[in-house]
Amino acid sequence: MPETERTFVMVKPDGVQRGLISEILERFENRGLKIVGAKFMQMDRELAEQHYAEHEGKPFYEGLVDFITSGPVFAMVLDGQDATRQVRRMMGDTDPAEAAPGTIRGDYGLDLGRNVIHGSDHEDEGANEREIDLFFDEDELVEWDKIDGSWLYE
Ligand code: IDP
Repeated sequence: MPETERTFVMVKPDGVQRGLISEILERFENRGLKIVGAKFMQMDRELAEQHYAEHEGKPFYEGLVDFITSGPVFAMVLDGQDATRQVRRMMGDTDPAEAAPGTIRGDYGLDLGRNVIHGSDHEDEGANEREIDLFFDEDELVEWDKIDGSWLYE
């Protein structure tokens, strides 16, 4: 079995309101990513400000915090080979208007401020584990062996 890594993924309030949780989760499951944590939750402002701290002061920051706290989100931890980068590839560009068809944002979004999904940035070293820590307690994550491992990985 190869080295795998965990990554943090979240269906944003627009994706939840539009009933896209199961379609999005299905894509990740079909790809072979293993779910090791999941929760349906309401983010408060404090969590939102921590999560988006790098954007504080930018013109879209207040709107982003308002939006991400405007309704429930579906937060997940997924595990797999190169998981962080592969999830980002499946999500597509930040702006759905530029995201390729076939990607989640390219298939389900039209507007930058309503881009359906968040995934840890693979170019930001350690962002995946930082975000997992922010949203999940260690005892909310499950260690388990998925039976198709030897059919997914050489
Ligand atoms: P990412 O979500 O693809 O990692 P980031 O640049 O980290 O993209 O931006 C975080 C989120 O902030 C985006 O997903 C998007 O919802 C929002 N955002 C980024 N830039 C803008 C903007 O110019 N206007 C409105 N919202 C923005």
